[in-house]
Amino acid sequence: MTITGARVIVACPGRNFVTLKIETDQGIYGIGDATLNGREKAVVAYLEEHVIPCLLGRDATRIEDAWQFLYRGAYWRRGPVTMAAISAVDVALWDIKGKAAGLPLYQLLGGASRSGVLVYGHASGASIEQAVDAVGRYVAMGYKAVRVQSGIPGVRGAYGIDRGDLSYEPADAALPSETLWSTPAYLDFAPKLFQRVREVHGFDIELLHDAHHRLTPIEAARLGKSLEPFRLFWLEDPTPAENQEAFRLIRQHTVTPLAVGEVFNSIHDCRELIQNQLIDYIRCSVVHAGGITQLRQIAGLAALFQVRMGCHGATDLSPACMGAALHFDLWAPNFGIQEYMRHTQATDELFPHAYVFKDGCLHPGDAPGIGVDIDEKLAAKHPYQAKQLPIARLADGTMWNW
Ligand code: CS2
Ligand code: MG
Repeated sequence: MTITGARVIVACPGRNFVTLKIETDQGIYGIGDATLNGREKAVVAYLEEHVIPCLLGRDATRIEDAWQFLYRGAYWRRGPVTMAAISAVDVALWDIKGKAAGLPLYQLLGGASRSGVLVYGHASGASIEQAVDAVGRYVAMGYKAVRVQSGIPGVRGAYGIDRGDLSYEPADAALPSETLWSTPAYLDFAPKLFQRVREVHGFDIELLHDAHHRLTPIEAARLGKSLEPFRLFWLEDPTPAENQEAFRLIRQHTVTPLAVGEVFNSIHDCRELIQNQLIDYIRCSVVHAGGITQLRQIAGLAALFQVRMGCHGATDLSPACMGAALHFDLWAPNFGIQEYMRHTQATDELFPHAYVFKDGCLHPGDAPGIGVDIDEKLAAKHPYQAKQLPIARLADGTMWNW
């Protein structure tokens, strides 16, 4: 089966998505997500200028060889742009292989290890009471796990607060909007939030929280310790993970489980944290960590050290990424949980998909391949719009981690 065509589709049904579509001489095509939030066009150029010319005429069945060709062959390894492009090719080829075999992707990986994929939703509010109410709405929808974020008094634009609907889209303007950050205010506030959520909703629901890379190691240690009575499923990105040694310090002080990895793009980014058992969940995504081909190696490494998978699943990852992730999750022996921020209706219409939500779990469905398509006619009606992620500053103007 030969690759006869490949093209990049950029569409903005409220937020930008980059999709690679690969076609073959047998009439079978596959798609893969290549979205890199706020830097979409860099991946488009990488694919169009450097990758697609190498794909034409290749054997579409040789997924591993294509991965190695694009990774080793570029000479310049790793990086979010390169790896998002490789992932898009990888997933599109897995999609094609599944369609050619008449099998859903999870069957190609080794079959289902469980009956459904446990997901967590995003509850947030401008205040503690609003966040508590939002958790109630997720419980009512059947969620068994919920991430909770709340506005913090005196902190303008605290991370992770939605705009009153189910979706949260931080990339909101052509130039980065400015938010404010105060670690002391946050550290005092976070335990109060979780105390209230547990008072109202009890301990039958799993709770998660994202610190979004904003703390120093000792601050993260204090946060983890202060949240212990509320038994979090995980505390995510407590400190930036370029400095992986930092997690040793956090670990020495708290038994709150730690999750890291949504910005990682290589197994090498994960290696130290996993081998030293400094984290409990690795959060790499299909799109940013080199597709199914590398993600399953990461899962294999993590399994050796009892680290479980908790794939990133924000709405800036397209339904094509979600579909692939769900097949992966259904198979992965060391699956933990999958993030599931709901896409808007406009996005769901653009990407018809087989996956469904039921009783707190997502199910990838049994359509061959990844079970997600793209409506190209609809895509043409949603042209690209420049949108970047916000930045964060401290009160005195110092740049901080958003
Ligand atoms: C977040 C993301 O889902 C998460 O855990 O950290 O929403 C993140 O802010 C975005 O993916 C950035 O593009
Ligand atoms: Mg996160």
